[in-house]
Parts: sequence; C-alpha cells; structure tokens
Amino acid sequence: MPGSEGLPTHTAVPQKAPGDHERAAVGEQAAAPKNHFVRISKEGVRVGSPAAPNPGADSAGNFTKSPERRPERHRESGKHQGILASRTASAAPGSLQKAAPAKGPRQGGTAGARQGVRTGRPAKGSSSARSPGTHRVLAVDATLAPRDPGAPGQFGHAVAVPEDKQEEAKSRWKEGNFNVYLSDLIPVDRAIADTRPAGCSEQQVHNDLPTTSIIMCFVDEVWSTLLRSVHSVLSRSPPHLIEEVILVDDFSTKDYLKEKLDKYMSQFPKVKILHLKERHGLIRARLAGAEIAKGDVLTFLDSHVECNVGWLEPLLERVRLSRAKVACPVIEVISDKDMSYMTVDNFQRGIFTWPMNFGWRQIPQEVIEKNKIKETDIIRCPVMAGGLFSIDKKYFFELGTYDPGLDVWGGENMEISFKVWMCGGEIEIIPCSRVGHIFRNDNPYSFPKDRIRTVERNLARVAEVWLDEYKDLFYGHAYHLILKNLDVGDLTQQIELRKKLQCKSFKWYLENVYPDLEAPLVKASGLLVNVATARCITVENTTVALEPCDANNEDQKFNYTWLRLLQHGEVCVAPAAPGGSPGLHRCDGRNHRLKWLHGSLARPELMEHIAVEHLPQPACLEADQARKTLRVNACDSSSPHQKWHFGNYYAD
Ligand SMILES: [Mn+2]
Repeated sequence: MPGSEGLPTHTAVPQKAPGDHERAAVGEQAAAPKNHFVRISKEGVRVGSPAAPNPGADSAGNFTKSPERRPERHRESGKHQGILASRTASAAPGSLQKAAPAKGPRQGGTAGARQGVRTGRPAKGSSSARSPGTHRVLAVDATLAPRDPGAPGQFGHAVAVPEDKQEEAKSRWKEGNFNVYLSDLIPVDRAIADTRPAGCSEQQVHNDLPTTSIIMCFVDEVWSTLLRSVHSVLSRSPPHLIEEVILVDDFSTKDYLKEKLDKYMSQFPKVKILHLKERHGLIRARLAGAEIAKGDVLTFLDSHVECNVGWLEPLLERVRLSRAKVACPVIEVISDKDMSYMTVDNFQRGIFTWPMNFGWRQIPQEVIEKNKIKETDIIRCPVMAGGLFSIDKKYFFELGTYDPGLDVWGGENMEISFKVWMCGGEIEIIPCSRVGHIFRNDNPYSFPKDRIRTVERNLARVAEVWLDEYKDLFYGHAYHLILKNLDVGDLTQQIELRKKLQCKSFKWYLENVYPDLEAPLVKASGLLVNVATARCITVENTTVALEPCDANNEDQKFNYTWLRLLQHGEVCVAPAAPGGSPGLHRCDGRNHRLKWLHGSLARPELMEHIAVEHLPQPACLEADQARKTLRVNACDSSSPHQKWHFGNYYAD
C-alpha cells in the first residue's frame, strides 16, 4: 500500500535476548453469550442497534431538528459501540478463548516459547468430523537461532550507518525511499522479537484451517527488502498452510527482478513469480495474482514487510470462522531510517476522515477501561489500510474483487472496505497477528499517470458508488473536485453489483460500523435569520422575501449544503448580479452559478455573510430594511444587513 497509509503511533520494541519470549499466561476469561457484538456506549456494554447519529429531515429534505450540541467527550464515548468483534468464535474453542484442553497436537516446550520449524499438517482431532479439534497457535520460526547473531539488524535492532558510509547511504536512499544501504547489510532472514500481546501464544486455532496463497505485488522493490519479505513468510508460517507465494512483478525496470530473482526463488518450490508484460498498477497486479492463486484464502502483503511469529494462523482462523470476515494483521513499523522493528500502540482502528483520508485512531482509554478490552481482543475496523489482509478467495471474487474502473492505486482500500461491510462482511484487526512494514514518505517508483489526479478520480468513483447521499460530504471536503468536473467513468457495473449483492446503505454503515464519524448531511439548517432585521428568508411562490421569523413556517426552512447551495426542498436560492434580487432555481450541485459561500474560513471577514462565489468581485446577500426584500450587493464586511445566521450548524 505505497504511500496511502498513515503511520500508526509506535514505540521501539524493548530489546530482548534471543529466545526470551516467555510471556505471562492469560487470565481466566468468562465467555460472553455467543453470536452478538459487544457494543460500547456511554451507558456501558449493551447489545442492539445504536441510535441514528444524524438529525432527521422533513418531507422536503430540510433538516429541522436541532440535535443537542453535546460536549465532544460525551459524544466520543457514546459512539464507540461495536468496536469489538464477537468474543466467542463458535461452538468449538475459538481464537479468543483461553486455551482449552487441546484436541489437536500440542507443540512442545513451555507456554509461549517460540519453537523451531515444524512441518507437516497437524493431525485431525479424533473426536468427530464436525469438530476437527484445535491446537495452540504454532510458533513456527526458522530464524529462532539465527545463523549470525552478531549481524547488523539482527533481532530487529536498529543499525547505524558507519561514518565513512554516510554518503553512500544517502545516495542510495532514493532507490526505495528508505535506508536501502542498511537493508542490504541486514540478513534477509534476520530474527525479530515476538511482539504479540501476552496470551496470543496460548490461543487455540482449528486444525483444519484453510490454505492460503500469499500475493505480493511490487514495482522495482529493493532486492534485500523483497527477499526479507519472502523469507519472513517462509520462515514464520506453518508450511502446510502456505499453498504458494505469488510474487507479481508489475513490469519492474530493474534487471535484478528478472532472471536473478527467478533463479534465487527457484530454491523455494512454493514461490511463483508472475512477470507482467506491462504496468498494471497495484490494483490490477493484485488481480493478476488472485486469478492464478490456488489457495482457499488470498493473503495480500506488501513487498517491504516482515511477518512476525504466529502471524498467519490467527488470520486464517477468522476466515475459517466466517468466509465473510476479512482479517488484517496489526501493522508494525520497520524504521525507514535505521531498519529497527518497532511495535505499535494497541487498540488502533483503521478509520477515515473526510474526504476519505485513511488513518489510524486509538480507541479512547475510557472505552478500553470501561469495557475491559484486552490487548488480544479482535477489533472491528471501519476501513482497512489496504496492503495486508486475508480474504476468502471465493468471497473476494463474489464481491467483484476491486472495481476494475479504479486505476493504479489509491482508494481501493476504501472501496473494498465499504463493499465488505455494506455487503454483509466484516473487517477485523487481529492483534495476535503482527507484520512489520516499512512506511515510506513517498513512492520510490514513478507513477504511470498523474498521481494526484488518479487517486482523486478513484476516490470520487468510490464516493459515487458507495456513499449515497453522503457523497456530498466527500465533495464538500474536496471541493476542488467539483470545480474540476471530474470524469469518473462508467459506474453502471458497480451500481449493478451493489444491487445484486443486496448491499446495505452507507447510512447503515455509519450507524453500525463507524458511528464516531462526523457525517452531518448538511453544513447548516433551519431558519435563516438576518442579523440587522431579525427577519427570515421566506419562500413565496417562485421568489424569496424577508418576513418575520416563525419556527413553524416550513417556507422559512433552508439547508446550507456541502455543495454550497441554499436549499429549500427541490429549489435553491439563486444569486443575482449586484443590485438584483435573488430568485429561486431548481437545485443543481454542479451549477456554480447557484453557489453561495457562508461560514467559510477561507473568507474570515465574510464568515457570517452569504457571498456569491462565481462573480469576480465578491457580492453578498443583503436585507433591505425598508422594503422587506432581498438583494445582492457589494460585500461590506461590517454591515449587519449582510450577516445571516442559520438555526443550526453541524460543521465548520
Ligand atoms: Mn507499503
């Protein structure tokens, strides 16, 4: 997921001696009633649907109810229902339960200790075919006793560039936009510390986990970094679960990624390399990999990662539990500067802010405490970062994979996230699965097209297909896209797919999956009062006038929309030339001649004004005291006749 991800908050891993991975056993855990989600609210844990977060609209679509302006703290804590996944997995011992007496084979050694490579499929439980039995999550790690314990970066430690190599390191940085010099110094099969929370190594997983095809796409990836990514998969995954590792070379320009890579990987029969004959972009490259994948589950990984011990089984366990679960590991941080492996703060969810910027957000401490959320608890995620996840292969194709209209990369994580949630699936972060990732500030490779333009177009496409009436929020926060008149291409197929899959509305998604997102449908609503006259704008037949305010008069209710319209039902107040009177016009969010600027920080001197946007000289809506009419006049920042207040404001 080059570039698109925000960096989660992280801390250096406490340095440990090799093999010192003993962890305290998890305490006794009471099983919650099964098949419900724990919801978190101000009142505490409860089950059921949360209240609608948005104010109601009248029949004309104008927002009339005044939602209480609650203090932010209250709001935040009240809107964290549904963060946790179901605490019980299934009738059989699930991954969140304390180790039950294992029916499957147990790995030897002390609890929580890492073990060397174990090969072979665990024997099926002897009890019955319906209950295949479980085993403690395997601690496969071929790097447990590293070949060279003194090598640079061993055990995930930071490496310093020698004084006489500074210039070389600096000049090589651009090869990958991280410390390529150091990457080349570090063993491709280095050991890293087990960063899993206490209790993870005790968890039970089923003996009949599905197999997975690992798909890694890359363009011009740094040799040592790509190799380390592949080695980490091979070194720390139970071999019987890896159907194959598919490397998709998206038309790299580097010679070493051709025959040399083929030759190197030929020593690992499970590694397959797909050299694409032209640049596909990340999205289509992933599809190329998915199409040849033979495993039950697809696991997408970036090509600059290090999978940690026990990373795979917890992901596959969730997909086994429900094929509609999309399981993401916790993404840890491999420093781009010193290549150290750092853990991240727990309890982080993948979220987005408008206009669809992906980010990480910590679950508030009070919510964690109140609900006794444990570090090992699975976290439901409104959106995923996009680079690292496991998904049932058949389910992925049933969902229509990625929208084929999306180009190169950008926004595909939003698309798949909305699609999964709204069409019956779930996205989860599995704290017991951890994968390190080099977060880079910029893409090292050239973007085949105008990068910003591509990402914007992709996001607009996602908004058009998935956001319903909330797409105005997207455009309101990325207003330049409206001005650009972006062509998002044909949406017919995607809209058909949404119908065919009987996906829920975006409103449902907001209420049930991401209730803490601020998503008011309009910026302001209610009576529109003039400061000087204390009169209100009123619709009278086909025009607007200034009348005494009456909270019960529907003709005085207006919305100020994200697209900057002064809207009353289907009609909008239309600006006039300076000196003229405003009229009414059928609303059209794309018509710039209907737009007014109000409450905009871009024009602090006109915050309370209602200014005409499309004129070269700013003109403002003004109340004529004598004639009780409205007109457009040259803006005067101090004139109370040009100042207006809505009954309710929902956004700045
Ligand atoms: Mn990446």
